[in-house]
Amino acid sequence: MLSKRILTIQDLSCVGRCSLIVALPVLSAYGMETCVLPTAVLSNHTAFDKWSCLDLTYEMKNILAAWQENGFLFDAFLTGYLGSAGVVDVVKTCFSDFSNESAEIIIDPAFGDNGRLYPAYDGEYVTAMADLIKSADIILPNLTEACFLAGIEYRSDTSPESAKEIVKRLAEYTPAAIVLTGMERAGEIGELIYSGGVFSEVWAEKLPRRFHGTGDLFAAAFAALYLQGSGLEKACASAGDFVAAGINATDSSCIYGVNFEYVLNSRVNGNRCFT
Ligand code: PXL
Repeated sequence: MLSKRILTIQDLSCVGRCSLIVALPVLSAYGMETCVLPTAVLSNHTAFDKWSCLDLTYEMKNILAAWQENGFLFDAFLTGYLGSAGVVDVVKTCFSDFSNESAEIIIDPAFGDNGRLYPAYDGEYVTAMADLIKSADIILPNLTEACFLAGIEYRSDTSPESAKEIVKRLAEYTPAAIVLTGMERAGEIGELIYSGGVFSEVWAEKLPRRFHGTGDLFAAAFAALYLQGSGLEKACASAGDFVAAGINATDSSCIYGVNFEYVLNSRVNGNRCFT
């Protein structure tokens, strides 16, 4: 059976479930041939007090040169935390040189939350990302990222209705379908989807606990589901359900991320793999 070959481009944070630690197993478990292009190696993600970071921009270029000689092409791309504006430029080249005909590009801007940029980022990174999303088919910003990309001031009390104005403004900068993630309304969490000039919404019960890395988990499950034929709404609903199942299975503190391994073993693989 032919499976789609996806390249996911994000950092490898060695502790704390996020980025490649999450994307690789989730995409694989959903049946995708998953290739990785690590953008940086971190001791752990940057919500912990201390971290080390090795930027891989230089090695990424070597990897792409070898891939070019081997003639590799990809059916889809999923990008997440990239680490620096320099990496964003390399990713842009990667899209143009390694896309199969009709390759789908899914970009999670992954540079901030709660109105603030992650510690490694500044305005230069946002500008580079604003340029990168012009190449995307689908982008998955949260409200913080949408505001930064559209040049609008972030307000934590933005309602889904007023978020539509932000999304429309963002759509002036990219032809991509926009999936605004992590929106909230009374007791619910969901996505606001803008595609072909039309809005739709997906809502589910909001769980009381918040965890690090849920955006990355959502993006990986969403990408797999969408690329395998679910529409935007169905892919959002199933990916949200996947994240919620992980949260419900998690005992450890929020900074270590969601117990998605439980969900992979019990649901995606139907618990058949080790029996
Ligand atoms: O989950 C996003 C993410 C990915 N990678 C690193 C991060 C973060 C968010 O803080 O620090 C290194």
